[in-house]
Amino acid sequence: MTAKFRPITSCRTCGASDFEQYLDLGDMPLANSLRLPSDQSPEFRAPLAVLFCRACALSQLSVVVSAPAMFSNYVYRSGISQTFARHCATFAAEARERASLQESSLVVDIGSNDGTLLKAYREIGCRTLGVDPAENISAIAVGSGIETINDFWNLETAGKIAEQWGRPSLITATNVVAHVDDLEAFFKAVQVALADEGLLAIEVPYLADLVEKNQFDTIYHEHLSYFLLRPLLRAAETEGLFPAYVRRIPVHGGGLRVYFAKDARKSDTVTATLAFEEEAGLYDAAVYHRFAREIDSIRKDLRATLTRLVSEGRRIAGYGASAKGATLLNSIGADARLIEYIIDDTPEKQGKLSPGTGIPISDSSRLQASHPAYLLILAWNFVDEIIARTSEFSRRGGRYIIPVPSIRFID
Ligand code: DWN
Repeated sequence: MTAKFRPITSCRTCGASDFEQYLDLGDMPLANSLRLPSDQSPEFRAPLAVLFCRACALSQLSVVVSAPAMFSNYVYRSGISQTFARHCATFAAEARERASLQESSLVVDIGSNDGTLLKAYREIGCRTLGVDPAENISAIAVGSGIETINDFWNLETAGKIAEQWGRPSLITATNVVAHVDDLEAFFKAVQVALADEGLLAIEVPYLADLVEKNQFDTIYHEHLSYFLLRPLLRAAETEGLFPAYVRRIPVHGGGLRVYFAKDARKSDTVTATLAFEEEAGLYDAAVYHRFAREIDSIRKDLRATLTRLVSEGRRIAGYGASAKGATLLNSIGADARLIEYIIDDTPEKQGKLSPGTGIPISDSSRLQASHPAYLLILAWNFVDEIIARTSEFSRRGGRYIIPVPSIRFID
């Protein structure tokens, strides 16, 4: 599927054309477009720059890459991480109460990936249905008994569900809404499918965490929007979906979980979060320009440190061929001379090359055979899980490098 991109001309949530660019990472490859070593075709790149909408404070990429090119054949599997699977279980337990789910309640997950989240809802006795455009990953979900519609979320899919499965009591969308270009169509389709008393529960990366913890590597073409609660509510309320409850969540570096209902409700958690955003200056561009300056020095420090270690004869490998890892490595101009290889436990990623850097991705057996001095943790959001998996490396004296919020070492 050949990728294309188009520049945005108006804000995704308010329609204004009053942007201020605050971060430009240059032309970047697609973070999950892993290629085989034999693929000699030119690698697609597109500008990776972030704009601040002066009218509503939504941060968003300056270009939109065609969704089918990024999501129709996907290499990311939610279920690789036990940490994420545990997160899904706590989410399901909370949502069961909030949405008053019963044994027969239908839960639909948009962007259901390999079914990891829906398995948590099946565990608590709900009927489940996934919707995901990635044919290869949907097949994994279906193989584990999670019925999945292999398509994008749209009005047609929503209508089909309402007609053939009934209207769900809960619709979930974790790490999906930030990937959606047409938010109006997304929320309109939720309106069509969701039962009148039902809830939509979404999880999105939170821009407050991204800025506070220098998580610039979570900026890549799949993530079109970088949400604060205020612009997110603006998009949903326009389509008649109103916030019922919001909380911050720790997963993936920090995010927001927001429940929406079809009727307007007062919520102290919403009021408090909006007040926090105002007080933190998150509706002013200045905080993002400061963030961008901080990122420049982090990139320089990281490249200088890794280059020095290699010049001293120390070998460095990576762990977690993550999308964020692709942004990080490309933003410091890394290649296999700096990072020899990257370990990843995802079968679909092994034997391929990290986008833009050409660094080979291998299974964990290579780590046991090659004994690098350092492991750069590219999936720092799972650092505890990765350290637990690589205890032999650590026992042999290997050291870990964690790149953000600033470079640090763990023995
Ligand atoms: O929004 C998105 C997030 C949720 O997931 C997607 N657009 C893309 C993806 O981003 P990511 O690739 O940066 O996510 P992760 O979950 O931080 O990636 C972790 C990587 O590390 C995966 O490739 C799996 C790998 N891993 C591993 O090999 N062994 C992870 C763990 C915990 C492990 O034990």
